[in-house]
Amino acid sequence: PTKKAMTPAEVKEEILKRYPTKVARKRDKQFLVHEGPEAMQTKDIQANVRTIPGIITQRGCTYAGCKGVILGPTRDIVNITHGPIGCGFYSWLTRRNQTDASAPDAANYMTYCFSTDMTEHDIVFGGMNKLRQAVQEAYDLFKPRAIAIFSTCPVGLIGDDVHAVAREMKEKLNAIDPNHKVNIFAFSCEGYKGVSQSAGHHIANNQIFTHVVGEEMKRPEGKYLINMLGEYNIGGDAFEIERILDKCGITLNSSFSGNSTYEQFARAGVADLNCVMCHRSINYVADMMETKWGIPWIKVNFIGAKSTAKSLRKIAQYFGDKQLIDRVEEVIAEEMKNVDATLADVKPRTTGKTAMLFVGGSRAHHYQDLFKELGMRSIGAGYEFAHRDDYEGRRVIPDIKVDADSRNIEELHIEQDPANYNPRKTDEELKQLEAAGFEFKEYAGLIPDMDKDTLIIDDINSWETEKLIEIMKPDIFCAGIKEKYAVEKLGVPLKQLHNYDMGGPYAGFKGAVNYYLEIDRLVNSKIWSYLEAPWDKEPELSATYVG
Ligand code: CFN
Ligand code: HCA
Repeated sequence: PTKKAMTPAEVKEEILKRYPTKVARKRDKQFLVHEGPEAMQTKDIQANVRTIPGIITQRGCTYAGCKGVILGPTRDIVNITHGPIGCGFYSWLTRRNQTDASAPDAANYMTYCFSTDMTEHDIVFGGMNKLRQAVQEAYDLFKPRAIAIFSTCPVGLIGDDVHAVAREMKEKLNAIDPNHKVNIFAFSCEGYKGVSQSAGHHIANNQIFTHVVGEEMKRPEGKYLINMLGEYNIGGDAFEIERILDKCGITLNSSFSGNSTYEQFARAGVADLNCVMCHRSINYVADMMETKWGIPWIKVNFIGAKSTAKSLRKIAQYFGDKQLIDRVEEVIAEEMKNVDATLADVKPRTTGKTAMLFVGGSRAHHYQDLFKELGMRSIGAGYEFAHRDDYEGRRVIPDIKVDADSRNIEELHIEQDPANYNPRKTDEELKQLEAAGFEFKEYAGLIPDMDKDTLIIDDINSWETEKLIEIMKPDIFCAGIKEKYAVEKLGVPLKQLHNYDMGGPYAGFKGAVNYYLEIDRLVNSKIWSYLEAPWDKEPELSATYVG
């Protein structure tokens, strides 16, 4: 009980004091105590920097961010991992991104694990021949629309030129059958390339923009045509979002990249509006489309019933059409009935409970909305690999320095194409919208949305996780598979916010209901109080187990 009474500043001190001075100094910049909204306006958090060697981070690698995250959910591109088999195997469906198997055009290669299976021989003599063979084999077997090649660490170390192989094979295979065009492109996404998955997102965004986006500018039917960027259909989230959009009469032109197809990427440039769900992983594509075709983008969030309603209203307000605005209100009213009924049952049992969220680059923020709806408090949160803008928000701090890695328009030399540049609204209309209070890119970021006296920790590690739990005993901890069992052994339930354990969808209205029921089940289960560690029973063991 005395430990529970520690102030957040004392908790921080207690945790950092175990580190060598140099390490403590570094972690100090990534470990903030929330001092209230005003004070936090001038506080910087250090993010997107290298993890200190020796520390057990939650992070993944650049290859995972590129191949697993961005391109993984697209069903009709053959994704070949050029590397040792473990890399391909680990990124094979573990993320639970779902696909609509009943789609009529359903070429679906997601259930396959394509890899060149590099071994010592290839490391010594080079792996480019094996890669050529793999591309040829994939083509012979499937005749796909596109083949993507992903580099793992050894590829960069031995210098295999994946882009040369892609170019060569594209030329060769396109000469075979003039009626079947295949697009082949490669990614230099070696695992070690950045400090985390985030560099992989960037590499994926650049290449997909260079090689695919805008290849087929055919506008499908639909009055209100949007792209959904940064929604990956984990546990079926994208299905629920599309259900709601359909109901409102809003047409999904393309999705980056939950349940997506090559064709959707290729026609993305025809949409009226880009809606950005996970800003961290996809802001690059949104900015590039805005520069090239004048498609404005807005930040949306479909995690949480209120956020879903707010996002729908924002989309409707952008189009400004009374019919759409009214329809959206009807849909919200209808869907909220079930949401409210579930909350009325669950909320009395969840109110006042506490949560900690340490995940990825956007969910540690988005999921706080669902906890708020449940009357729960987020007492600690942080990202694995987000950048400062995800913490601090854009435009909230006027002079925010967005790190160099966050924008890449200059690097790609994207120019407005006067022939195709066709702002979906005139500059005048956009100005009027902004003058009327319409928020385009503005979003709050994690820190402005959190309360005073909470902890914000970037790139948390296993030692800090265990200490936090020991001192602050949250009712639930949200993280990933590497953390799950270590946390549960400490007697605290862990909800995976990456793959949702076996659950989901959690997006949209039906998703919110699923989440309320799941969290109620977890935080009110008695099982955790029966857990007793061996060293609690026999204190002398603590020297062996934890010392
Ligand atoms: S689905 Fe997304 S929502 S894309 Fe990103 S930052 Fe990862 S794979 Mo894990 S669950 Fe996570 Fe986010 Fe965007 Fe997922 S919070 S870590 S790279 N993420
Ligand atoms: C990744 C994918 C991951 C890992 C999840 C986890 C995912 O970053 O490589 O650690 O549980 O969502 O599947 O983030």
